[in-house]
Amino acid sequence: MLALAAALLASPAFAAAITVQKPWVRWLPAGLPAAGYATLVNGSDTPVSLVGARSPDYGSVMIHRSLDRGGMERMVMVNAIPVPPHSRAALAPGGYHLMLMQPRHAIRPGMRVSVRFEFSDGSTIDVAMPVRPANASG
Ligand SMILES: [Cu+2]
Repeated sequence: MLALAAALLASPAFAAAITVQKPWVRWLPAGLPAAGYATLVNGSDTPVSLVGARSPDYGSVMIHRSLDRGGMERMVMVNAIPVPPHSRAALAPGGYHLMLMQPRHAIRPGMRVSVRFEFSDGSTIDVAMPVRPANASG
């Protein structure tokens, strides 16, 4: 009986490994790409990675990482953001972010955009991300 309960709790339908906390998007004017931020929390015993994201509000979403190269910040595309067991990974200014490009309609601060986070365990999480102005810090 206990073993059965443990098996049920361990199945994906009953326990999502990852939660997405404090999501937000930094809006930029003139149709420039926006950056999506959040904290990914892995409450499970196994490593999980963010491996993709898509949005009905943007034509293209990529995972980027900002790197400081001799005082010049540049961005590189990454395939995955690892989240170790019982740990968290931050998408935050100056580091990992979602690059939200080709908006499909006019997006302004105060709106919410919908983003589906896709994880290496096959799970997905749909997140309504509040859009904040260019000078927002969190
Ligand atoms: Cu970027």
